[in-house]
Amino acid sequence: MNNPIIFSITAVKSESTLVIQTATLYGAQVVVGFFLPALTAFVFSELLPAKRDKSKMDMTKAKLDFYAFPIGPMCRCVTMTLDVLKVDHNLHITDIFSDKHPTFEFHAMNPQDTVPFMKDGSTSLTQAGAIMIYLADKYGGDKSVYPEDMWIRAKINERLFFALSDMYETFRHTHAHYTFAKTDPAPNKINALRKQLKLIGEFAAKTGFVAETKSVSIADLAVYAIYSSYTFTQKKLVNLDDFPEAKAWAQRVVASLNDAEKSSEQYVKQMEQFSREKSGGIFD
Ligand SMILES: N[C@@H](CCC(=O)N[C@@H](CS)C(=O)NCC(=O)O)C(=O)O
Repeated sequence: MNNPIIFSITAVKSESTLVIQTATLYGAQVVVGFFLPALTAFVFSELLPAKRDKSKMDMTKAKLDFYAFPIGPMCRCVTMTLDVLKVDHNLHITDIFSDKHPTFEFHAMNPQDTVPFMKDGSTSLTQAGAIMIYLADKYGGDKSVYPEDMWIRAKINERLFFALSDMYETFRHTHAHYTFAKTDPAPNKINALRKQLKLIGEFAAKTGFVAETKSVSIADLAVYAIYSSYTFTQKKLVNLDDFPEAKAWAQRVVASLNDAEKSSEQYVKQMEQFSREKSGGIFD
C-alpha cells in the first residue's frame, strides 16, 4: 500500500475517474440546459403547427383531384373557383346518373357518394361551400375572393349560404323539378325564385357584388352558378329581364371573370342540352 508506484497509479486512476465524472455531468447539463429546450422549441414551433397545417406536411406537390358533374350548379361553382384561382387540378367527370355511380373506388373515398368532392394531398372534402372556402384559403393569392377580415367574411358566408341552401333548394323545386318530374312546380316555389332574383339585385346595390365586396367574391361565384342555370328556362320559368338589377350584376360578374367564365359557359350549354333532353322539350 505504501509502495509509491502503486500509490501514484491509484491517484491517477481516481483523478481520471473524476475527470470522466465531471465531463459526464457537464455533458448532461449541456443536454438538459441547451439541447432539450431547443428540441422542445423545435417540436412546438415547427412540427406541431405543421401537423395542423397539413399543406406543410405534403412532401410532394401532387395535383389536386376534383370529382364533379360540372353541368350541375353545385359543381360549377367549384369549377369556377378553381378557374378564378388558377388552381392546377385533375378534373374527374363523375356522371351521377350513370348506373355505375357510385363506383366502388368513389364510394371508398367518399361514402356520401356526392359531387362535388375534392382530394388535395391528405385533405378530402365534400360540400361545395366547404371546398370553395378551402380553395380560397389555400390558393387565394391576394385573398380578394375571400378576404381575411372577419366582418367581410361574415357577409360573404351569409351570401354563400344563401346561394348554396336557399337558391339551390329553389333550383331543385323549379328547374330540376321540370327536368325530372316534367310537371309544373308549386306556385310558391316560383314565387321564391322571383324573390331571390329580386334579392340578388338588392344585395348588389351597395358595391356591385352580392356580398358588398369591391370585386367578385366566392359568394358571387356561387350565386352566379345557380343564376346562370335559369338562362335557358325563361319561357317556362321566369323572364330574367324582369330583374334588371340582377341581370346587370350577372353581366358585371361575367366581365370580371374573363377566361374563367368560359368553362362555366360551356357547362351551362351542356346543362341546357341535358335538361332539354331529359324534360322531353318542356323548356322549348
Ligand atoms: N350539399 C351538397 C350537395 C351535393 C349533392 O347533392 N350533389 C348531387 C349532385 S348536385 C349528387 O352528387 N348526387 C349523387 C348522389 O347523391 O349519389 C354540396 O354542397 O356539395
